[in-house]
Amino acid sequence: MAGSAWTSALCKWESPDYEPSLPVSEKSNPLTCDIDRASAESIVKMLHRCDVQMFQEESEGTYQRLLSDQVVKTLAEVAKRAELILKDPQDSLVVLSGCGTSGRLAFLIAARFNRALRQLKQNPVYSYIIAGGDRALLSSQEAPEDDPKLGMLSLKKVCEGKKRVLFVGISCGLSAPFVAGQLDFCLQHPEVYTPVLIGFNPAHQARDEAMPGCTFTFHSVVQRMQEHANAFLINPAVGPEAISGSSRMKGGSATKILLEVVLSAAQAAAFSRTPVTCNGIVQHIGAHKRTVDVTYSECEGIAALVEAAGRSLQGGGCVCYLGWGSLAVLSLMDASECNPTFGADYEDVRGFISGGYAELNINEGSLTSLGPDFCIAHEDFLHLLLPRLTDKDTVLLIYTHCDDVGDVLKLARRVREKMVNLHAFYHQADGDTSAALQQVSIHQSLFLYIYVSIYRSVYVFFLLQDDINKLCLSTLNITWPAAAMPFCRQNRTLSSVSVPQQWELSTKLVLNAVSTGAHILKGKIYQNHMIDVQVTNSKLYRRATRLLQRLSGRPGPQCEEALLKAIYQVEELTGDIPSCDITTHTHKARSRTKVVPAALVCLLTGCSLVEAESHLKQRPIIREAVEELL
Ligand code: F1P
Repeated sequence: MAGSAWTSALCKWESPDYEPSLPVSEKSNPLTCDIDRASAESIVKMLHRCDVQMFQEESEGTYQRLLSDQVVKTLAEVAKRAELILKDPQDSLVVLSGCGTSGRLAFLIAARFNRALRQLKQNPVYSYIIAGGDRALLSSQEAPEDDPKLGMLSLKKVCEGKKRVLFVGISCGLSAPFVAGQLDFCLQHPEVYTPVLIGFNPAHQARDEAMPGCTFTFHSVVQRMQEHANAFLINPAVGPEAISGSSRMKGGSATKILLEVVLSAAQAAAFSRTPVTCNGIVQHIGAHKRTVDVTYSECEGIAALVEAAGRSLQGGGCVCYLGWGSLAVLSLMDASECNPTFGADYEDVRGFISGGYAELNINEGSLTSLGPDFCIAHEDFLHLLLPRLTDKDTVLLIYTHCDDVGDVLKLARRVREKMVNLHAFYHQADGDTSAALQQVSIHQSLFLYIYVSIYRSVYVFFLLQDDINKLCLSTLNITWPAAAMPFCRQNRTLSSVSVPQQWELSTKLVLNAVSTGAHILKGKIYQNHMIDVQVTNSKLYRRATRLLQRLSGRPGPQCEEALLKAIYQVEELTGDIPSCDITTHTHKARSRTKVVPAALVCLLTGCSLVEAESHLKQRPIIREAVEELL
């Protein structure tokens, strides 16, 4: 796209007449309207442009953005609330909560900041809640998202006996009833709870749909929060997702950025006498912007991974992520999201973590008893998956130079004995030796000893890495220039938090690109819409109906009827089906596949459901099956 066309596509979504009935989080992104026909490299470039929109400045009359004054001010205020809790943690808690990706990020961030507290010899104060419990960290559990009472009860349980709670509810679309129930509860108990809401739609676009057993809607809760002096709304617009509604992408990245900015500022203020300032917050957001740019500067390497993963999925193979440390957690997250997002089978994209559940350290401990899809250790990969892998599958090693690279090499060798389609993705800090030495302020002879040791370990790393490179078909190495991390260099106490933050965000972007790109290449996307979306909660049910309307041009009620027929697998809607509530429909839809494509074929051709299903069977590439009829 030429320069000026690109600029206008960049801002087009902000125009009041662009898809006016949809909230920002559900709009389609003009930058990606033909992503379904793009090459791997073009897909990555489009994703880069979409991610850059997160940091776009607010212009007059448009939505508030990540760097808008009001957003930054609110972030600073919330950081100060968290600082108070960190300084006086007795009977206090900071709770991060959300559904799907938002809950997974709540877990990731709570775990990391608790770890940082333990390093400072402080007691942990962060807790996480994810709708559906810990199994939702690793698999799609979309239904609990619709239950406001469950949200409220799980919050009450976590906060039992606490006198002061900073509650951060995350719902990218300002839509999840689970989170609305929690916020409502906080507003009713202001003596204990300070509610904060993170999402990426303007307040007036919050979902205004009745919820089971409730007198409030998400929208009315947001309104009450706006009127409340002790409630905070952090809701910058980050632009529509590259794949419409896929809030795991920008929504997830922006959530991660906001939580890290707030909690890092609070931690620095509480323990290293660095007061929270708006300027500090702006700088920290800027560091994340550089992370995005540094990551996508490796466009070719990312595209090579997209292509390999795409080829595997196209050929009926699978993609396995083998990760170390927190990057492995991101790989587990990315893999778990493929099922609800692309209607993928859980075996299509799988993640494994070195150290398994001991490393993951979740509230409910090991979940292996839930079945093979919850076996997540590298040993599980070796026993359960590797024997079945062939060259049509893809294995990706994900680590940093700080991990046990000897172990990476060992695993790489085991994989190569079985198949060739092995790739590596690792992070490394440029000038890392001097960064490490900055942390050291000791006697000179000790200094020399440490200096030699660090150089030796860097040397060993290069030797091991060289061996890994020889085993891999492609290696994506992101080397972080010192200038990309001024925040960590200027402030020693934060460096242990900030460097992993950059690596994690970068890893999230790359893995989102790999799984999204691979599914695009597999033909799961039409234009920039996910046609084969799982209809497993009310948000996805509404999205599916809208998509049918958009693609078939038929009125809403007719589309909903076609969707229900596909869900219940009937040619006529009889009995009580039409009068059942959405929860019943979405519950039924859990065991069904390809409901939206089947409904669309029926709407476009007037054929029966049986004929539509047979049409789809003969054309397994959904995009081609749909295009043929449009
Ligand atoms: C929560 C969520 C998403 C997931 C899917 C269903 O959305 O579970 O994380 O990818 O789209 O909804 P939200 O409440 O954060 O908007």
